Amino acid sequence: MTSSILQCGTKQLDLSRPSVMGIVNVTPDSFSDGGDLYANAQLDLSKTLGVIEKMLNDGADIIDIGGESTRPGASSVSAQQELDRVLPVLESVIERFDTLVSVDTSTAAVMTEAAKKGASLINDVRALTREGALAAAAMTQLPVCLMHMQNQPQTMQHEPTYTDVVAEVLAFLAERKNSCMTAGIDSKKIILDPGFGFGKTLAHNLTLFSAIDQFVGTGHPVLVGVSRKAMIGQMLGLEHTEQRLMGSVALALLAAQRGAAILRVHDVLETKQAIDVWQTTIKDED
Ligand code: 7PJ
Repeated sequence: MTSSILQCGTKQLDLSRPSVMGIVNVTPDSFSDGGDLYANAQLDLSKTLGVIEKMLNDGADIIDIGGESTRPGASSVSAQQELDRVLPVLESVIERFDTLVSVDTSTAAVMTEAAKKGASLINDVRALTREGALAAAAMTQLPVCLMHMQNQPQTMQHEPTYTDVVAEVLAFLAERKNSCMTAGIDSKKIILDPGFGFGKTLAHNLTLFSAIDQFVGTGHPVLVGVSRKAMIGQMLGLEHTEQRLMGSVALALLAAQRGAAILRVHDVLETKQAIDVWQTTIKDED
């Protein structure tokens, strides 16, 4: 089922090698970059575009723009707030740079409007379960990333429980995939994501990580997002997100080696270098 080219609107993503997705949070309360792009509660657009330009120079294949913080305990935003945060940045990025842009949203109106402005991909941590999201995503004809989350951001880290975490996450994604296909989304345009850190303990995350091959075995491209997450802090005993660079790069590389197609990261340059040295060793084996 996996073809090496994923059509993303008018653009294409080459899946024959791991892709790097650079994270751009246009939220004043993001967990890892803490609203760096904000001054006096206002987004600094030129600073944001500078950060994105650097990510692209560093080798990002996709820029993921999100206007809702989904960190544990984050407060919710209205659709209008999300539109106001995401659309101006999306529009400027598409006008200025030749890149794929994905929109990190669960909100139908944001999917529709982002697609109209030229977004290439929909990335939904709620796997198109919000009202109207499935139909809105189907209308765009863009690829969708379906991510697993247990509960909601406000409550997800309150004692997450599973009987068999891998089986349950796979079953959830299979159910969401079927709903997508019923809604008219082409199976080839479905990307799956186990959702590291979303309603999972460290033990759950590690079990899922060692089962990445089972997600890859579904035939769908797999997206992995572990960058700066608490699981790395827990593994290394590091409280602060800015201490988690090396752990994030190592884990992203391991995910790629297990077959992950897209790596969602804050640190594009470092991740890209790790992937590139690995890819060079593969070439030398030929
Ligand atoms: C993920 C995401 C992830 C996908 C976030 C953070 C929290 N989208 N959006 N996968 N995480 N597909 O960056 O730590 O893991 S927001």
